[in-house]
Amino acid sequence: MSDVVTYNREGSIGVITVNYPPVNALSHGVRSGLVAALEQGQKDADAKVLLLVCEGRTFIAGADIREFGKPMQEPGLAAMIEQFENSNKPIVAAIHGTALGGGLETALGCHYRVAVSSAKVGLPEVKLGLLPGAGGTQRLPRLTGARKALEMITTGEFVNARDALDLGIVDAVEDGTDIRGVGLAYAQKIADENKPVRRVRDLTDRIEADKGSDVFGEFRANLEKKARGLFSPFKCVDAVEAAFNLPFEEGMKRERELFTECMESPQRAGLIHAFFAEREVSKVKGLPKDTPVREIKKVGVIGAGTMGGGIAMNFANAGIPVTIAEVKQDALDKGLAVIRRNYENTAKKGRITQAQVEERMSLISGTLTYDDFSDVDLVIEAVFESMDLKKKIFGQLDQTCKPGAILASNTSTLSIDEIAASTERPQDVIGLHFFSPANVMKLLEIVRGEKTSDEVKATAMDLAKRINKVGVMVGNCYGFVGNRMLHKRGAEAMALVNEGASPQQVDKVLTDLGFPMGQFAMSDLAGIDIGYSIRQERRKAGEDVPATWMDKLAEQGRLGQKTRAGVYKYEEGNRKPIPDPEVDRIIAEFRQEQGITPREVTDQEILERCMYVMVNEGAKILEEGIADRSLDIDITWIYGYGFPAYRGGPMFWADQIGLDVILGTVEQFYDDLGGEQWKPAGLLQELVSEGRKFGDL
Ligand code: T1G
Repeated sequence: MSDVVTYNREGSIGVITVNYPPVNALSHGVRSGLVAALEQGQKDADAKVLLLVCEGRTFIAGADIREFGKPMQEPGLAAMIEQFENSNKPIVAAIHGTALGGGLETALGCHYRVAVSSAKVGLPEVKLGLLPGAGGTQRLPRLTGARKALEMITTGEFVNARDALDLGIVDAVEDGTDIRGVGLAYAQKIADENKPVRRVRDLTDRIEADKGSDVFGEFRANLEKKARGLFSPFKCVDAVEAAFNLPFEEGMKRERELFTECMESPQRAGLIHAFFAEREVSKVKGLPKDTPVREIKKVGVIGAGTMGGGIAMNFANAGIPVTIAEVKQDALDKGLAVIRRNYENTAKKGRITQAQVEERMSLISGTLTYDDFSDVDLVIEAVFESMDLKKKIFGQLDQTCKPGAILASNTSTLSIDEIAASTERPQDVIGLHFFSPANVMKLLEIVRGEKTSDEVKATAMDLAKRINKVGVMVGNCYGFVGNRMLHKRGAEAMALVNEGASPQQVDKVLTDLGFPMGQFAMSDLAGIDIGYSIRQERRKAGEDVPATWMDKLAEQGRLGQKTRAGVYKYEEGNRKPIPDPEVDRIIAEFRQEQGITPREVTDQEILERCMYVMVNEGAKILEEGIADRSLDIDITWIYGYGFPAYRGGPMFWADQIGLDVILGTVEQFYDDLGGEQWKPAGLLQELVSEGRKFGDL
């Protein structure tokens, strides 16, 4: 008997218990233990019915993802489940928490399933670049029919217990939290009623009903739009379709073939890297896990503009009262009206109820004075990027806010240390950099100052989770991690157009890589004036910032979507970017003024110049200690800028290309183009010389 799976009998029920924290994942030890416990239950003549139940927070949450990429050790999961299904006595699975992936597949290999009402079930393998590879694509449709099985398997979404009951995935739902008691009672019922062994694989009525249905073509067509560039969702459809075209055993074989294709895809590697990286980022180097966390019961936000309003919504959504301060009543009223409109729109889409709109609005109040911040636990400043103004505000907050209140800035580029120096409490000052739209984008860059205390850092990381953000701890420098790399990409993109590329050609290379938006479409969304004022500020500070055709757009009032003309033009009420011949003329005029003869620019050069400059900057960010690990940079880009998770993030993607290839190209660009941005990062050279990857750091 293994120490993670035990067998004992209670009356006429043979109980198989899994106890493998944190989520009872189906590691080799658990699989072997389950096979041994099943054998014991089969031999136990006094056990009429067997019960499979788990200790801890949840039923089995899936295969052990940490084993992926390593040689599979027997017993394989599908074979183990087949042994459960072939049992000569009924087996009941008792589900609590989340029965996911191989966990749900194991339950489907049992003969009856009972769940507590708080439980959820799902087959989220597609989110890892996979498909259910232990019979899920063959057994689930036998219970739910084609459409629901396709929906669950191609989205990976969880289904709550009541819906699972309606779909026939579970046979009973009980209130309460004592899953062992619920399981024993249900198993006893099966025993008392002499219920037979009921194998899901033998259920055929849902298969007959949907045979030949065109639902598969419908899902493939939808996925062409929704799952652009992804590999495994299409394989999910193929696998489920096999359940309707092939006998069970052959369907299982087909599923195995398709699963193997997904397992070998680079997208699986990227998505699993992203899965673990998202969890790793919350473990901050040098910050003890048990660092005390301050209670955040009331929050203040300064600025009711786009960012301030979006930031405030995050707290209202989490049930935390928030007060927004503005300087003028009309600005405050406008900001509050925008927030209400955002909630109303979400309610119109059915994502929240009207009652929730009112509940959240009741948590948001407005003020024209910082006096109302005297009892808040945290203030987030979200005014425009002027250091003088921020220093003035922080000086006032330092006077007004209670001792221990945390003072945060949403600045996207300015120095947290310089801001902190305008207060007597630098240990309580931190950067909380939200990404627009602040109530939607999941990334929260948490910028530690030199003097920020561990308690404030831990409180910020904890707060990120409470407001449903992915918090990444970063160091203090110009642009921190995300924008520092974005500015390098932006400068290369502009230069490529100066030299002969068109904006739409550059954008297409980036969207083909998997970004939701190209560089210039993003500039139009953010506002051309933002980049223009940053360039002008840096020129005023004496920096050598080359002239660019985008300056002309700003000077001619082409500011982007907000003026329905920027790099692209936009029709009324439509955000679709349309190439504009007027911009081609402006670019041609600029090239002439600069004496530039436009040249043919290849897509490959665009890809390398836009992306390798980011990787090189990321290496510099790592060697400067601005980011602790390459996975922090990967998560910043996946959740802050839509870098395709199936490529794992810029640093993981670079590792897969090969750092020697990256370095060789960076050195070539340094020779050809010069510029600090192409100076090869020392860390990149070091890793290549040692044959290591970013992921090894
Ligand atoms: N394997 C290994 N470790 C896992 C794991 C898994 N499947 N799921 C979670 N963990 C770890 C996680 O890394 C973290 O570790 C801790 O558990 C808590 O997780 C053949 C092939 C279950 C909803 O995709 O969705 O089955 O950081 O922080 O927010 O068809 O974890 O504490 O060291 O996320 O409460 C399919 C993935 C696998 C489920 C809990 N299953 N997990 O969320 O906690 S593929 C999944 C989740 C498969 C078969 C195929 C969530 C959760 P640490 P957490 P949480």
